[in-house]
Amino acid sequence: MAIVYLGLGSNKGDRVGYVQQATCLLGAIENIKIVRTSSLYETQPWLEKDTTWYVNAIVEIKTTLPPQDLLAECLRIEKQLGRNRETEGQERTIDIDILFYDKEIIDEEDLQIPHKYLHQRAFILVPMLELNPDFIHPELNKNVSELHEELENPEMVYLYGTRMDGI
Ligand code: PH2
Ligand code: MG
Ligand code: MG
Repeated sequence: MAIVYLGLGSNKGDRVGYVQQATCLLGAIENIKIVRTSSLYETQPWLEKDTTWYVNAIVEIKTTLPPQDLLAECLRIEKQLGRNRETEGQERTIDIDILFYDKEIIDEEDLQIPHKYLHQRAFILVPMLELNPDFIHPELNKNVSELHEELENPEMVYLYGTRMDGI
């Protein structure tokens, strides 16, 4: 069984509800076992202007599905939760990204693992710190804590419910 970290994000509609529903739908798949989930975080959009803040979380799973089959399941759940890649622009009900798949390095047209930008994103590294700070990025050969310390100008990341500016 592979240990996999999935990044979940929503910035449209019932953001918390979509992250929770996606987690339930992932857990309902026969070949996927949810090991644990991070807290929910409310995060400033990274590299996007004038979009709604995201709710992000990471789910750690064990799975026998190979990476491409897991990707197909993630895309199926995105669709089931109303994601429409043609009309959405930067607003999405749910985005499910494969961040790490064991220590595998995959570079295919539709699938890059580890996720290409995760080492630049506080909205991924902060929940990863909670789940597994010692996990080593197989391409950069640094652990999650080190990558987090090296972030330059990180976007704002709050534990969900603690953001005080009223937006
Ligand atoms: N996803 C993106 C681009 N920017 N910013 C935050 N805070 N959270 C996300 O999930 C996110 C983003 C593309 O998938
Ligand atoms: Mg994404
Ligand atoms: Mg995605």
